[in-house]
Amino acid sequence: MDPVRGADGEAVTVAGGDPDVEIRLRAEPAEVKILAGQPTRVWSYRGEVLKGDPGAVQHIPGSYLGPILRFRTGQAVRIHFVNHLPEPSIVHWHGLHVPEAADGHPRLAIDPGETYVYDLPIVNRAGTYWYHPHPHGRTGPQVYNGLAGLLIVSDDEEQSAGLPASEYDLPLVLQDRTFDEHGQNISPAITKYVVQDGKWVPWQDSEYASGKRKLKRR
Ligand SMILES: [Cu+2]
Repeated sequence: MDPVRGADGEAVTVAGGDPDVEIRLRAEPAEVKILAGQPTRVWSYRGEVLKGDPGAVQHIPGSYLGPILRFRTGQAVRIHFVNHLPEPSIVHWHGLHVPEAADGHPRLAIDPGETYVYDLPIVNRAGTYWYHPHPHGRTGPQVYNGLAGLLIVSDDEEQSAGLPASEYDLPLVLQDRTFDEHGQNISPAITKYVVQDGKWVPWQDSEYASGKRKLKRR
């Protein structure tokens, strides 16, 4: 693989080499407590650091959102993505300049039970980026099911700027959600399908369209 060059022309290489940070990121079904009553069935990213800075994976207790991934410009990062979903998936690192093989193109989607290894040379400047699934035709439903997470890059320029840090630097993710009366996610606007009793049903065939069930807005 050709090294990816940062804005300053400095090469950051990882493929075949020794990464500074190594992470395992799983996508899997889970349940979270969002509303009173039944927990909501979601799909969620869960991560762990295999090598390097333990702060590279920051869990968000009680959330379905994936962990916040924290990297520094110039780091060589390797991520083992493991698909524990019941359908193909792949991860795209939104906003990062990466080699084509690490970009999460839909044609690279892996089947359930498979692992995709990303070599990410972090060449971006400091900023808030995010990661999300990117399989063909299923990106929207997978994101709506809960698969998304922040990816925050810091660098020397940011750290010398004297910005508020740690507990004064709070990343916020705003999402618009609709739930059925059992506290389950439904997404008519995005997918034209709804989850009814745990199954995807075309909106026009659903009991929501016929008025038998009511949508709750939160
Ligand atoms: Cu994107």
